[in-house]
Amino acid sequence: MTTYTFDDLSVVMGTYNEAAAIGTVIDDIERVTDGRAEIVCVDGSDDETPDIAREKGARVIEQEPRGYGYAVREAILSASNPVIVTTDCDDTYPMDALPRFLDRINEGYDVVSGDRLYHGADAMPAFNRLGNHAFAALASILMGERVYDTTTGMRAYREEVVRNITWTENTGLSAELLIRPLMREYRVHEEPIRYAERAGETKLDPLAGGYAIAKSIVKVPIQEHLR
Ligand SMILES: Nc1nc2c(ncn2[C@@H]2O[C@H](COP(=O)(O)OP(=O)(O)OP(=O)(O)O)[C@@H](O)[C@H]2O)c(=O)[nH]1
Ligand SMILES: [Mg+2]
Repeated sequence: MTTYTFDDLSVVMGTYNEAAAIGTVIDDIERVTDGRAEIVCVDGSDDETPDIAREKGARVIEQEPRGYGYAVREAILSASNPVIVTTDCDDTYPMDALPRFLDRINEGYDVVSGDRLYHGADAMPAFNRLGNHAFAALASILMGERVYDTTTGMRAYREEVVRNITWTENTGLSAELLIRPLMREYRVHEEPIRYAERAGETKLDPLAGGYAIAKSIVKVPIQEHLR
């Protein structure tokens, strides 16, 4: 089996007015991967986010802001390397965990999913934390397999997982990116990660967003059972 290095890594993200965080996020990726990973930002900002990203060496793809999933789907499909890591551009996810994610891929996993709830996710607003526990419980029941964090933004994927599946969800894309591979017998591992308080403003309305995610978590497992 191929052993992947940081040269085989693409770190991709949607970015929407993240000027408060993007510099730190890109610097962290560069530091942890010795500047060897490709960085892709699908950007819908009207602030200086894309300028900072370009200046720091990221590839920036411009796209009208149409929601998380539109941006992240474009980002994962635009990656040039065989191991694709998604993150949010808000400094909540630990880029220091990138080597661990790569190790797990090299151990044979197809998807490595950052489980924020394992360590308690104290930095997450209580309403979101409760919702995320509920989403994971619901998804587990509908799939018949226990998962712990369905809505995490930080995962590593082997390229074939990303390319072999048709992605349909927008706000619910994060859940879809876990549920479809799991139900198609790809090897999925949930890796505990620390979660930090967000830099800058949230782009997600917790109520409307939560409703959209809940719909995806019901729809996607049913579609997969019927396939
Ligand atoms: N290009 C683009 N990026 C987006 C869009 N909506 C959200 N994003 C990005 O997607 C990532 C996730 O959005 P967040 O606001 O962090 O949503 P969240 O993680 O559910 O909520 P937080 O608790 O605020 O972190 C961030 O990097 C956003 O900048 C969009 O419409 N277009
Ligand atoms: Mg976020």
